[in-house]
Amino acid sequence: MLTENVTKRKLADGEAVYGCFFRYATPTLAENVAMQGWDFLVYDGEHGSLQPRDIEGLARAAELHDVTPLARVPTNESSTILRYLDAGAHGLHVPWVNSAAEAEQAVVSAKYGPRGLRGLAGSRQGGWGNTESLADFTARANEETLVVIHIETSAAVAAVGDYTEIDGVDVLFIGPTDLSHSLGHPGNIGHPEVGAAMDYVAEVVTRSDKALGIYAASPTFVAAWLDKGARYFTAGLDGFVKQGMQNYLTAVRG
Ligand code: 3PY
Ligand code: MG
Repeated sequence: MLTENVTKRKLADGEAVYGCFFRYATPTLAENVAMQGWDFLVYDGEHGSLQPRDIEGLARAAELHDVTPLARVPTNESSTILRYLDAGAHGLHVPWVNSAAEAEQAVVSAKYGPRGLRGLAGSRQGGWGNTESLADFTARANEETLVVIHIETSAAVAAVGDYTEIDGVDVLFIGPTDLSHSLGHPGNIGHPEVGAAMDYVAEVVTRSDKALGIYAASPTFVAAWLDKGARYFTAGLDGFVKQGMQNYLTAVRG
């Protein structure tokens, strides 16, 4: 059920928030990960295979530990966004948003009226109408739902100034991997052209009222981007698993 969005509140208070991508349809594992102190988890329906029905149990696992459950949706379509939110996500990562019109479309899909056109029915996210009226729920959902828009193509970089004008967008989030690919340097996020594009996004977003986000797998990358004004960071569970296991096996085998 939709509880107070602690990630959104911390961002409003000017704090930095830290989250973790998670792609496994296993609420017990999500519960263990949630207990490590993350502000939010991003359940991945884009590069992961998570479906709206998986979000039901995964959202409960995060809610148990006051961690904000978000979903990365596979596509920027109203019917898709509706199902991930109704199942229990408290907000969205919307990938591959390549124009201001597409960013507006994501907000309209995520918000009830009068701002948006999200379809209304009793849902798990709203407690099926058991605890509040649907009217109260729509107002609360519009306040609590976090909207994170990915900037991960050259077209998105060019349009980012327009994205900062859109009411209802909370975070403009740099996806370094897709951006490196879009700029012709697949996987090379250290390439100067990729760095320049990311720095341009940082300059534009930090002049606006939107939070700047970025995928940051290492603490040194986080530190560098805190200095550039980012306040919304994600890492990924798979990276931690790989690193922890390789460290262990290297140490024991020499
Ligand atoms: C990217 O780097 O492309 C991402 O989407 C990170 O989440
Ligand atoms: Mg991406």
